[in-house]
Amino acid sequence: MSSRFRGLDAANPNPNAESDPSDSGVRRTIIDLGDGSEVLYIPRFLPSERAWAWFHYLDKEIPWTRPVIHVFGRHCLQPRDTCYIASKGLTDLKYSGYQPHAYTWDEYPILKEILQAVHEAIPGSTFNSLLLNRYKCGSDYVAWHSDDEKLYGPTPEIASVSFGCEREFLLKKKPVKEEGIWIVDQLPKKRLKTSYQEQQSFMLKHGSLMVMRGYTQRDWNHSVPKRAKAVSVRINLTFRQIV
Ligand SMILES: O=C(O)CCC(=O)C(=O)O
Ligand SMILES: [Mn+2]
Repeated sequence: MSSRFRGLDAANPNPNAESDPSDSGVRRTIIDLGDGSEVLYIPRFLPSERAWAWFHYLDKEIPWTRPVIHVFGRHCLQPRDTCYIASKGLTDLKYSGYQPHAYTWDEYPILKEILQAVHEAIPGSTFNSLLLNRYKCGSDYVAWHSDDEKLYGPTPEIASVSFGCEREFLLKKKPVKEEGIWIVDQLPKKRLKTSYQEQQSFMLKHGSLMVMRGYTQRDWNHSVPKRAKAVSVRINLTFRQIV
């Protein structure tokens, strides 16, 4: 695959995507990223009104914090609010020198309802932990990273539910080393203005579900970049399975 796509949605289908409405009639699109990496996107996973009710609950009731993290040798404020939920007895999550307190599912029963909706949409998948992010405005973001921590195993599945302000979600292929040389691009350089790496872009809609599977965490980085036009709050829930 050697292409770069923008704003995947029904009006702008990705040529690498297979689209098939599920039994429930809700459209789902599978994007084959190649080499065992895959993204599933369900734009209308939740009815809009229910998603707004859950957005308001989460915005108000979740004990959001904005922790100090340690990246590239510097301490800085994480550029978004966060909260963490995990079943009891699991390995602690730690990222960028920060170990979030694990709240329990029982403390936030609505999160169990959302988890159940996710489990119903993707039968056979199970999740036992949840990282919540709140982006207050367009200058809140998440930098390029992958969720490839050992505690998620070699092929983590991550289910991401979005509420509120629509934001762009980018995926970029990690550079690979071949015979001691870093290969960052298989594309002719003249064709691309800004980046030589394979990139995918999604507009994650209010009430949508996006699932990253297979080797996506091993082979791709993802980010939610700053966007001046994003003027309202977005809440994102990423469900994960600690093995
Ligand atoms: O907000 C998003 O859509 C992604 C969040 C994310 O990548 C993370 O929490 O690891
Ligand atoms: Mn992530």
